[in-house]
Amino acid sequence: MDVAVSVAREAAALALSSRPSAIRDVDTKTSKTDVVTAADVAVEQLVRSRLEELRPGEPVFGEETGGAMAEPGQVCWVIDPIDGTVNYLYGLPWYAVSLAAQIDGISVAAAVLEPETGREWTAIRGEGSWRDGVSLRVSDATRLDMALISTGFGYRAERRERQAAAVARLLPKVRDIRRPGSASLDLCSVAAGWVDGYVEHGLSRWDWAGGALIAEEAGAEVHLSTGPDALGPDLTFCATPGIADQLSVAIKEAGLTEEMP
Ligand code: LIP
Repeated sequence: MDVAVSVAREAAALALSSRPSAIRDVDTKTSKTDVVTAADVAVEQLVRSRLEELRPGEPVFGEETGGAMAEPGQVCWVIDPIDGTVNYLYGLPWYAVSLAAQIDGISVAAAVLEPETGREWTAIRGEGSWRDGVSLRVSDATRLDMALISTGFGYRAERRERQAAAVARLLPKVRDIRRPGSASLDLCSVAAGWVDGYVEHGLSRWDWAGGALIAEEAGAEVHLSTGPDALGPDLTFCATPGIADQLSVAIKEAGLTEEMP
């Protein structure tokens, strides 16, 4: 975790300082709204070079330049250089550098750092999770109809239409929905009790690798699309235990656990 924090701190500083120029150098990926700025690329390159110095030979898997996964039992670093890129592009301060160490696909240490606020979310498997060094605990919600749930959507219009229709069916069953725009911070928000649950269809490993561990170590029930207990293809599920069963039933009824194009 110490390596993750020190590298993520440098990355967060670069993301913040390079924003004025980076947002003038924007490309797109899977659709015209799936943007990648020069900062996304530069931050990932910085993380890769620092990890090569600090942890030579350990593979890095990143959003912008991919990479090989590790050998069995070997540490693999998973980086989302700027999670919440659209927020970053617009100047919305809800974005983060997410860096996690995984072994056999399971996160064992994590750092999710917010460049704009300086907030640092960290976790070590089996030891807990923290915001700026203070222990995190999920909310004590027990009723789904009084629960605040966050979610997100993909970048392709046909997939967004399906996702939005499913979320619209979920909305009457909960207190309210939030769509903040950064998966890693949405997962950290469950850990902090700022929301009671988070479900999103279509995330990548780098989106959840850090935040899922932080939430799990704060007492959340987490089901990942890569896990044996996945609730649906491509679905990331995270909730305080008091509403987890109710929410898992509701998202199935809403169609969020289905395969979507
Ligand atoms: C984003 C996620 C967010 C999701 C967006 C996007 P990015 O990651 O953090 O939860 O709804 O569609 O995938 O692209 O900013 O790294």
